[in-house]
Amino acid sequence: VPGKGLPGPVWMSQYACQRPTPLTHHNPSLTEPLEMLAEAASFEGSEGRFLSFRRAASVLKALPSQVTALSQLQGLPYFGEHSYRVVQLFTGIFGVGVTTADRWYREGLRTLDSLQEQPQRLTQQQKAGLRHYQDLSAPVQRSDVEALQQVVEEAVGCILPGATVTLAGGFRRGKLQGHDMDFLITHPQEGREAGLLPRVMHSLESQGLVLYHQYHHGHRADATHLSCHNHAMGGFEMTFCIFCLPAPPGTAVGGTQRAVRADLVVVPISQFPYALLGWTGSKHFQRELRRFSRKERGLWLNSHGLFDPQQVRCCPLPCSLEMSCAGPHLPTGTNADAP
Ligand code: DCP
Ligand code: MG
Repeated sequence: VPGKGLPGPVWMSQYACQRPTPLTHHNPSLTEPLEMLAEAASFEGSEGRFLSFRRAASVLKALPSQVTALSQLQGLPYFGEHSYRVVQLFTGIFGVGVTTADRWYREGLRTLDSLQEQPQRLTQQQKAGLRHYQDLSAPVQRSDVEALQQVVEEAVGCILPGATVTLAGGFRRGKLQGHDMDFLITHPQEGREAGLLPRVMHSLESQGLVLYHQYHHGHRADATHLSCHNHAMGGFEMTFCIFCLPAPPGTAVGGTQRAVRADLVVVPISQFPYALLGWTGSKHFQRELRRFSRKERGLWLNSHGLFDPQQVRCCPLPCSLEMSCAGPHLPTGTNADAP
């Protein structure tokens, strides 16, 4: 409330050693929670956040009166921009995670324009993400899901009759909106799905539906590697895509098409139940389910199967997958053994 009679903003040095910090001051109701947040951040090992909270608290101690309006904080050191907002802006770009967003922030980048001016910093994926930033920040709707499922089903059905397209992700959990769509593609005969994805993408591209896609080879369905690796996405063949779809009714602003994110994942039928479970999420539910399996049942669950560590020996993964390998084990059993 920019109120009358409130003390206006004051100038203050950014260095605590250049200003008084009285033991008894006017803002304990603000400094105490800030110091608690600082302490919590330091427990988590976030030195940057610890310092930000600590410095903000210290600034408030130096104020000549109680803060009752946000306007009084204007211009004070450590009360302006917080890295959170910028990191949130940057992680909104397809292909940008917290680590990259935080590095860009520390390197002084603050806006999408500043990124656009430095294309050499960006991967192809991030360039596509930035190009379609606005469209991709609007939620995907059910009508998008239906439209895309239909065209993907048509392409898949033409190339490999009998192959199926199954919706997973948040929409399968009943969400009405999402950040993307997740589709699993399989065929009732094991092995027939091999080589399908590039042909499907080619067909969708020739229809002008693909704005960007990044293909990931699967990791040969060698059960040796499947039980150990815990990579969220699994070792499936997949593409991370941006499709061009007709804008849902009532949302088109100056155009009738817009960009939407979708992941297409190809799964051998023997692993399909586990893939569908894993890709349906939520992330938290899957994490808990895997923890429960491990701790309470002594079994390892991932998107490829449910494994008994007693029956497996381990070998190092051949790939650059991020993984957490729980011990020296390598599967000898098959998924069919799983309950
Ligand atoms: N998944 C996972 N761990 C990850 C990424 C994905 O377990 N690191 C699984 C659970 C997710 C599903 O894949 O629910 C799909 O991932 P999304 O990121 O698309 O998440 P949702 O579909 O649940 O939500 P939304 O797309 O609306 O953000
Ligand atoms: Mg999703």
